[in-house]
Amino acid sequence: MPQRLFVVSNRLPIVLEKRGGGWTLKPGSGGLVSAIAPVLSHRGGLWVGWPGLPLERGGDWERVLEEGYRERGYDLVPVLLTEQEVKGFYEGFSNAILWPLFHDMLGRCHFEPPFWYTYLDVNEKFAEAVAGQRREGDFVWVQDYQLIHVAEFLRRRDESVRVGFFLHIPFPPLDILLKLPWRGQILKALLAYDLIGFQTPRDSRNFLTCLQNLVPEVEMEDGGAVTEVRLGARTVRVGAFPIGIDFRAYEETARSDDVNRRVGELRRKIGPIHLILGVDRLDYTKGLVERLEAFRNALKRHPGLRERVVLLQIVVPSREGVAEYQSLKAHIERLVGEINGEYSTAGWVPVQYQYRSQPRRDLVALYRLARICFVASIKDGMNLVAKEFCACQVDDSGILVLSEFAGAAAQLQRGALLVNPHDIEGMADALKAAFDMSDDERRRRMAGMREILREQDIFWWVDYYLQAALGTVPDDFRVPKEYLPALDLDELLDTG
Ligand code: ADQ
Repeated sequence: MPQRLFVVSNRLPIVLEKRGGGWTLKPGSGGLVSAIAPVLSHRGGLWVGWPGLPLERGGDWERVLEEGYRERGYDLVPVLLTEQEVKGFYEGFSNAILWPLFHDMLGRCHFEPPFWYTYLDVNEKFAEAVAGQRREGDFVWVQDYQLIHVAEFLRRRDESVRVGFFLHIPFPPLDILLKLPWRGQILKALLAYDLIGFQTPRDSRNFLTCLQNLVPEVEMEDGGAVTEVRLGARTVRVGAFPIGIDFRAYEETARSDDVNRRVGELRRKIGPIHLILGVDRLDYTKGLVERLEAFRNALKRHPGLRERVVLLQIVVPSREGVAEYQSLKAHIERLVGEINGEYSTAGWVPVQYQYRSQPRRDLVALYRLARICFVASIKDGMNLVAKEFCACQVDDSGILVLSEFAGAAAQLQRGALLVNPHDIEGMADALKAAFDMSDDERRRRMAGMREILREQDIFWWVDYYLQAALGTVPDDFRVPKEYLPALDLDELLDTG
């Protein structure tokens, strides 16, 4: 095991805010933070990242950061960025090129050359911050698409650095990657890592296929869970490690007196109505519009659902400065208004919409209360909401309606009702099927999913990743089978 673990991510796991004359610290939101914070608290180490706003060295914020986090068992190393760097690196190359491209949304990419140069400069800055603190034996674990080049810059300083990478978002297939003007540089930068972890076998296969086709000299040895890639003097290991959640913490909160009380109050309020829950960051990859359209279609084609279900869609503000996100918000709000205008009756409003972050306890109470959790991502690395919902279903009674294109579909394919987010009627029918599902079937499906998620939790994920990075993957590591829909052979062969 390493002496210390360095986690390097775009954002530090906190939000710093100026209030009155001083600073306040809050935990950050988003999947990456929810996933990794408990692990560093357990193991001890350093978290290197951007504090999220323009700051100067020597301010009071430094003391607040240091003191606020000391008791959590790990140190924070802030990387300061100028406004111009945030624009080019974060809003530009990361979120207007890599994010849409890796989610198969080529039309949303803005391939502006200056973004690329700022991306490189900022990646070098992160590498410098790591190099300034690193001691021999430390393991550096770089997170996600914003920081692909960190290992390359680290190796220029010290070839012997031990450094791994985990991609939280999907890796695109060859035909999509080819569109990227900097495809060669991105592949080369990835080859500077010792271990590259992906969320699913499909992402890992996409990466290996890109390499095989674009770099024919590469040699590959399939070692089961991890494939060894050799190119010249470098050996890189590649594998799929589906990220988990802190299952027990969610389960415990879901059973707490506080949450029980809250669930009781909410149940009395909604009476016999079944709650369909959506919880997402505001993002075009999450299928928010498609989900609302599917719900509208379900009310239209299955009138039995009217006055029996309510869709509660909670949206967490995200990337608020970006025009595309503002117009997505307006689109969602218009759709909510239309559906409610069309179907509301005295005493029943079909869609409830909240645009804000929720305290953990309230979110857990809603996960527990919901009869159906509806995840309709167009494409999603994993989707932690689906897993959190299952962890909070301590009575085994809820149903997960899950997009085939969320990474979570690989692990949860036997328990969830899988849907294609482009198929509005198919999703509407899945909501109806979920509504009609027998108690026995609901319990059986949920119990199966909970068993998998309890075992393959966040600590399992980190353990396997680090074991793979520093030695070999244990024999009992099982990569989930990729999800592919089974098409009906009779229908395919039917010529009539
Ligand atoms: P995200 O795109 O942020 O993560 P997701 O995995 O769904 O997506 O995580 C969202 C997180 O935000 C969850 O932990 C959820 O509890 C929290 N959250 C959502 N709505 C909230 C609200 N209203 N209030 C408070 N918290 C809220 C990226 C990738 C994913 C991948 C994760 C982890 O895009 O595909 O699963 O990283 O690898």
